[in-house]
Parts: sequence; C-alpha cells; structure tokens
Amino acid sequence: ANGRRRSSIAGVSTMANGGDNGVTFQLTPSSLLKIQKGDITQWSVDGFSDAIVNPANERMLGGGGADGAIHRAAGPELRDACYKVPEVRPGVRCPTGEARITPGFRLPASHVIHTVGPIYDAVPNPKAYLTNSYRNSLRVAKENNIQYIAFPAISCGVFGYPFDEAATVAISTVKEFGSDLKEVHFVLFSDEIYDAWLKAANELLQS
Ligand code: AR6
Repeated sequence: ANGRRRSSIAGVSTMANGGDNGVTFQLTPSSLLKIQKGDITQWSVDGFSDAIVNPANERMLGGGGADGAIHRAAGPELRDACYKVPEVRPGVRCPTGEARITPGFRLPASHVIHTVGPIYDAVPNPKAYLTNSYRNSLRVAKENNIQYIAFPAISCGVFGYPFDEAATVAISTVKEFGSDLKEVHFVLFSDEIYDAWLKAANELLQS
C-alpha cells in the first residue's frame, strides 16, 4: 500500500557495476526513482545519455568528499573543463543553488552536473538553497537531454546538512520536478543516509 517496488522491474536499468541493490519507486508511469547504496563515481547507465551530480563548491575546481572522488575518477580533463566555466564573480563559477554541466571524461557516466548545496549553518534558509540545487540539476539535465541521472546526498558531508531534513527535500523536489527523466537515482554512501532516504521516499511517494 505504499510506493515501494522491488528493483527487479523488467527493463529497468541497474548500475553498470553496482549489482541489484536498492529500491525502486514509480514517479509516473514512465519515470522511476531509485535509491541505492554505492559509489557514485562508478555509476552509469550503458548506452543512454546519463549524468552524475557532483556536490561541488562555488569555485568548481575540486575539493574533498564526493567532489574529490569524482575529479580523481574523471581525470584532469574535468578540472580543465571546470576551469573554463565562466566566473559570475571573482572565484565563483557556480553560485550556491545553481548547476553547471561538463562532460564526464574518464567516468563511466557521460556527463557531470556540478551543483553547490548550502553550508547548513551558513545561510538563513538552507532548505530553499538545497531545493534549488536539486531543481536546477534536474533542469540542466533536461536541457541537455539527459535521461538517467544519479544524485549523491548533496550537502550531507562537509556542508553539514541533517540527513532526515535533506532526504525530505531531495525526494519531494524530485517528485515535483524529476518526472520528465526516465530514471532519477540516489547513490548513497552510508547506511544511515540510505535509511533516511528510504524513509522519506516511503512517506512521500505513496501510490
Ligand atoms: N559516492 C557517493 N557518495 C559519496 C561519495 C561517493 N564516491 N563520496 C562521498 N559521498 P560531500 P557536501 C557522500 O562532503 O556536503 C567538497 O570538498 C558523503 O558521504 O562530498 O555537499 C566540495 O568541494 C556525503 O553523504 O559534499 C565542497 O567544498 C555526500 O556524499 C564540499 O565538499 C556529500 O558529502 C561539499 O560538501
């Protein structure tokens, strides 16, 4: 009696190397949301236009956490491509809440959508900024004909966003704005974050 589906729906793609972990929810008859544990640098959907989302900072030249892992896996070409993204003001290529796209270079995924989530304690309304990060990433994906996208838990590491609050923002924003894509995946690094995302999806994606 809820939106939960096992991930063995016929024809549903899975991670290139991620096995079949995870739970799949139906967003619309033609659009799925999938929650899984894993390393986002390994994610792709073979043969389709796909993108992973990089939880970056405003300079867009790399950093720690998932950003560092994505740059290492993509190779130095990714930093060069980021460097070429025009600054909107000195030192800022992507303001908080916005998104930019580059190729994926040596990553399995064909594109990287870079977005900057809020530092939880540094802005008056972190929820509005985190919503914008998800929404603008989905918008950039659609503008570039991406059909499959994978998000990490934006702002849930270095930027200190509480997992349960972030999960509610992530799922509700994808529910509202993500259904033009074939599949929206969340690829989550820890059990605790995975559990928070499943709880939010079970609450917000009732069928
Ligand atoms: N795959 C999936 N998730 C990952 C991976 C991975 N390979 N590595 C880490 N995570 P964070 P933020 C999870 O800190 O909070 C960087 O320095 C991680 O466990 O990467 O948005 C940037 O340059 C956490 O749950 O991003 C920025 O300065 C989630 O990804 C700043 O950190 C996000 O954690 C951005 O901070």
